[in-house]
Amino acid sequence: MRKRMARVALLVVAVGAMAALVACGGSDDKKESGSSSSSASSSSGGSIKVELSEWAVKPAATSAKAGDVKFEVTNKGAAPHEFVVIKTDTAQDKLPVTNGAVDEKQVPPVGRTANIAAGKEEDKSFNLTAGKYVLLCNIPAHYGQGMHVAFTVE
Ligand SMILES: [Cu+2]
Repeated sequence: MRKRMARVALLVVAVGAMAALVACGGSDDKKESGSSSSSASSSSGGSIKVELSEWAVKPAATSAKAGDVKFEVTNKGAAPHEFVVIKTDTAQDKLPVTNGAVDEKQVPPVGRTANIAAGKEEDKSFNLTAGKYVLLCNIPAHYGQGMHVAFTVE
C-alpha cells in the first residue's frame, strides 16, 4: 500500500516536471515578447497630461515623437511638486542622488517647471531629441519616495 502511494506521488512529480518543461519551452518561442514595451501609450504629437502626487509622476503617455513636446502638468497632490525632464540612459530609479535629491550636476535636466502648488497646473514645452528620459520631481526626498517615471522619445 505504501509502495503504491509512493509510486503515484512519483508520477505526479514527473508529470509536474514535464508540464514545467513544456511551459518553459513555450515561453522561449515567444519572439514577439520583445516589443512588449511598445504597448505603452504614445503621444500623437499633441500635449501630454501629467499628474503629480504623493508620490508619483503619471504621464498620460510614456513616449513621444522627437521635437517640441508639451506637458500639461497638474499637481493633484497636497504638497508642492515640480516637473523635471532629464535625458539619460540610466534606469529611472538609479539616478545619482546627493542630499536626497537627484544630482543635477551629474545628470543636467533638459528643463523643468517651477514649483507647482497643490491643485495648480503649469504647461511647459521642451524640445526633445530621440532617446531615453526620466520625468521626475526633484524637491528633496520626493525622487526617493517614487516621483519618477521612464519616458521615451522616438
Ligand atoms: Cu514632488
